[in-house]
Amino acid sequence: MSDNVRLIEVKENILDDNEKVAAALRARLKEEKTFLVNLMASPGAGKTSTVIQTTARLKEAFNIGVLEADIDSMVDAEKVAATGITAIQMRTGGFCHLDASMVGDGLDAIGSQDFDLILLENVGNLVCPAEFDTGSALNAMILSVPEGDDKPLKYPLMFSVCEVVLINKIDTCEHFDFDRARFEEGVKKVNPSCTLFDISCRTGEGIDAWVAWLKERTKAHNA
Ligand SMILES: Nc1nc2c(ncn2[C@@H]2O[C@H](COP(=O)(O)OP(=O)(O)O)[C@@H](O)[C@H]2O)c(=O)[nH]1
Ligand SMILES: [Mg+2]
Repeated sequence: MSDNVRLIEVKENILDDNEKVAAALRARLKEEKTFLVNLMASPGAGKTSTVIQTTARLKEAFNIGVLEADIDSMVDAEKVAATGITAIQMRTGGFCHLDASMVGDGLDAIGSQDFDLILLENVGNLVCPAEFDTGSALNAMILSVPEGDDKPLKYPLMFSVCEVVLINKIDTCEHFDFDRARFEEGVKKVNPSCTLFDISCRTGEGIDAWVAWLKERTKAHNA
């Protein structure tokens, strides 16, 4: 285990109303001028890669922290910490999602008041994470080209709770029958105001546009 990454165990709060805990967290983060982004996606879609690409481009502009959630293991937090970014691994011990009180534990552990921007990598899954408000100011998701263009039809709740969708692995388009127009149509059907960015964490294509958008959102939240 790496000694520069802290591991915390997080447990679901079954006593308090999650919506209330989430609203209180959002108010606290607004006060602290900390913009919390909840990043959701399937396993392997490119969450950790996107965190690394994003923090590399924004670390001069903001103090950035990363909360990595997983059922087990420290690998993601270790990868992020190796780039010089402060990261905490939150182990859910079997839970397939994060609730607001788990996120609150992560924010306390990292010291959220010290950061302008915190990226939260949620547990890899297109179902459960969409059902829980984490207290973040922005829900974002990543859909990678190999997963297919039909996912908004199969997981409408996930697409409806996210303000922004990153289409990752666009470098692989020639190998898959991903229909970009059909995908966007599916997203807009459940979420007409959703913003989409096409990115590749492999080639770096499209990352700057997403990062510029995130930078403006962070500044607006923390103003
Ligand atoms: N070709 C290609 N591979 C990618 C891209 N982004 C991530 N990957 C690869 O996809 C795998 C899963 O990425 P990771 O960031 O760990 O996904 P996570 O499980 O969602 O955090 C790794 O082997 C990455 O190198 C991309 O844009 N293009
Ligand atoms: Mg990951």
